[in-house]
Amino acid sequence: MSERPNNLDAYWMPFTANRAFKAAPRMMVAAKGMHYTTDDGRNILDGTAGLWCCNAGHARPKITEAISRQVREMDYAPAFQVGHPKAFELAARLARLMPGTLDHIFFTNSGSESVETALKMAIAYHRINGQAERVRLIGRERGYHGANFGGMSVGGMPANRKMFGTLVAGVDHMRHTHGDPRNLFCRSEPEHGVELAEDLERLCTLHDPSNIAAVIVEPVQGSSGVFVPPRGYLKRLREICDQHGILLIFDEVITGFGRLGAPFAVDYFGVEPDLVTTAKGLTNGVIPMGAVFVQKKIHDAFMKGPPAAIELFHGYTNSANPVACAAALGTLDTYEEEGLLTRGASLAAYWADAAHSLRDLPLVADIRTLGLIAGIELTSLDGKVGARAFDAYLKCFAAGLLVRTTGDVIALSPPLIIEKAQIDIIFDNIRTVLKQVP
Ligand code: PXG
Repeated sequence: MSERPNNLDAYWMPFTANRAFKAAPRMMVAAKGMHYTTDDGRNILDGTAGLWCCNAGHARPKITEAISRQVREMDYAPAFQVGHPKAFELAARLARLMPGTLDHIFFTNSGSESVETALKMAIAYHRINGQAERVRLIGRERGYHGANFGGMSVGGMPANRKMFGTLVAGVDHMRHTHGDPRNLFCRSEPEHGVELAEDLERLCTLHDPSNIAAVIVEPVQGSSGVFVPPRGYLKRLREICDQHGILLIFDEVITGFGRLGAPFAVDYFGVEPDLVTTAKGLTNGVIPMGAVFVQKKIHDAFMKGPPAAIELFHGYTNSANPVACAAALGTLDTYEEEGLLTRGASLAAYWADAAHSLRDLPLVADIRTLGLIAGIELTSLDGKVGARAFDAYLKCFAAGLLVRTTGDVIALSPPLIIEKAQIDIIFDNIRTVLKQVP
């Protein structure tokens, strides 16, 4: 087992209270199946699939073998003006996996880059279609679309935005869909709130639809606290976008690859957007990689100029990196062989029962579930939003369970290989902890 390094200073950790962490570090040194091992030799049950990404669990042989084979065979190939077979194979497989005609794939290295790519494609698409004035982008309050400037701008989490100036110009936000007390303790889609989709009409009236390029939403909002869309909401957004010639982007960085019990939210909700952004579960989190799924009509619109011309001036040194492609192919093999992309559907009722069994606890203000996601919202301590949930996080970790918190919401998203007995362990642990936090 590796030693804890003596000096923790140099590494500036992302989205972390660095000084608090370094005063009392939590170090993972190994992972297998549903568990991590810490440097003091404890087993930690993974209640979050890493960061919503290790959907097949840890140290899966098909993935590790595919990666090591590929590193030996060819470690890197230039991404521009040169190809390699696995990039084409992976794109074709992903296109088959996604329903409808979202059948062209652009590779990136993260969810944030997938979002930037989709936003750029949307604006460029309208321009080549003779509608260069369509440049405005619409996001949603409480949305999370990554940490780069485009994604941060269409995102709607105040803490992620407030330190970074004026952000990208020309962005506006729809209202979020959370807060109707009739929707509390909802299993699957809330019954109330479909009319909130009409907020897009308000923005169309304000800006005029002829100026709007795209609307981006997470089908289920993850990072900001697990908010499931009201029944019919996404379908209505699609209708409004169609009516006004606006592109609809689903950010499936969290919902993609089986999280909802269907391969994608596109399948689950039966709504087909124009672009879909993914990352995380694409490679089981093992190697950084993202993918943007593009409707055929959008792709084809770019292919009309002279054949020798570069159609889209966009891409990354590691777009379709061969090792990442191998990891993704090994991941898709694992998902397919074990039926993981739909396994969540058979566990969703058990999962929801277990989560909602915490409802009687006095600190629990709301519980929201869908597929293999749960958000357990706690009442906040006076003037200290987030403190109670983080205390629960630390106590869970000490008790051998990894959870995530955002504000005072405990968010759960286990690997899709989870067994019922492990679901019981997760919620038994949380019950015990929630009786201990002040
Ligand atoms: N879009 C969505 C919907 C996401 O959830 C990103 C884009 C950005 O992906 P990258 O790969 O650039 O991080 C995300 C990322 C959490 C948590 O605990 C969620 C994310 C990342 C880290 C933590 O909720 N989502």
